[in-house]
Amino acid sequence: MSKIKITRIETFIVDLPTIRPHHLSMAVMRNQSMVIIRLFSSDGIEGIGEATTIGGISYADEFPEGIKLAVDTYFTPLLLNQDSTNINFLMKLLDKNISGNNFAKSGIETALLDAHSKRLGVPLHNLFGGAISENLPVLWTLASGDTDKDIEEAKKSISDKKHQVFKLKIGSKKPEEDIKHVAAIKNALGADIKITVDVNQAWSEQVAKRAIQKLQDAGVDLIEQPLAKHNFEGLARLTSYFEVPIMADEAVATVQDAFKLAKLNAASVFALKISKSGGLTNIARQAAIAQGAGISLYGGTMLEGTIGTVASAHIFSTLTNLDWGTELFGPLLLTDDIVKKPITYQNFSLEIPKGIGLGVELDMNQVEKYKRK
Ligand code: MUC
Ligand code: MG
Repeated sequence: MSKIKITRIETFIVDLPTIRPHHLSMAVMRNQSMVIIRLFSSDGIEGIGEATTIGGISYADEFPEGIKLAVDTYFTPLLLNQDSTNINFLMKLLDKNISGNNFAKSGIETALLDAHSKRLGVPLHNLFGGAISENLPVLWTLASGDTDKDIEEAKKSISDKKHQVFKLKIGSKKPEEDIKHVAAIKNALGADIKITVDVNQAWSEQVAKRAIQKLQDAGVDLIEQPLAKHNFEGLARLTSYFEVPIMADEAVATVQDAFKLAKLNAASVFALKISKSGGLTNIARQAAIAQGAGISLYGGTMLEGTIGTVASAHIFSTLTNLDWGTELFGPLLLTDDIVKKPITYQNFSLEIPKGIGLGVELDMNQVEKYKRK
């Protein structure tokens, strides 16, 4: 049988406004820029993927313009004319020839997996053994920059049955101010509403020790990435010192990071993201390490649009130890979408699309509207 070849790869950047400014420790987002990848093969099947980061170049090493350039200049020549159906071979080829660039690799792997599952006539999660659940719980991040607005946003979200767990972005202000903000929200929402705080690496170990004690006393349920991502030992000390669980986010990018953190007992929870890990297959590998080490999982987001969010949902739906649910709310932070049928969010959850492949299709009129010229 002649092989099914990759014939063309198209990339473009889409800029979508956010519904309100989103305040993180390193940036304030007013729009989201996504690199969309269309991968065409000789059997006529098209796969789509997304490579997205946060705040231009402020969150990660990769950035939208660079991701597009890397895919066009370096990824595409390696992939053209290769067998579109052998995804393990193609990802190994990319890893051998291209250092890092995991966000771009994730976008390409998503497009290959979308195409191949369409070819086989199955939903994408079937390539990983099938979904354990058709719905995934989704929290919401309160990050308007204003305590009262955050409380209002959370209360509306609970009464609309959209979200009942909230993550607060802290670390850009003085720790005392952040603690006051968090305690006010926890107090207003009540003990039954779970609260996570994401410090996005902003604290030193000394500051973290004092602040986490107070956050624990205020009833916070989970502390995300308080220290710089390289400080695995510090994270291990905090994990053994505090009762409140510590979650690694930026620290646990690759499969190798997961192994090192597990060996050090450096976190109780891993926040997994397809972008950091370089794709969906690496999420399955990180999850296996976590399962072996007794570490719980959380389905993270790089605030992707619908394509990246759905790709994440497919792989997260296959994980056995997704104890902390997900934060796959990216599309809800955006004012509009570029797919024909948006994801359904209801009953505090996201529904995994039922069609073949990712189960979502680009709306080319919407793409034209938001595509960067
Ligand atoms: C992060 O660091 O977790 C996820 C949700 C959100 O609001 O920001 C991101 C990034
Ligand atoms: Mg985080």
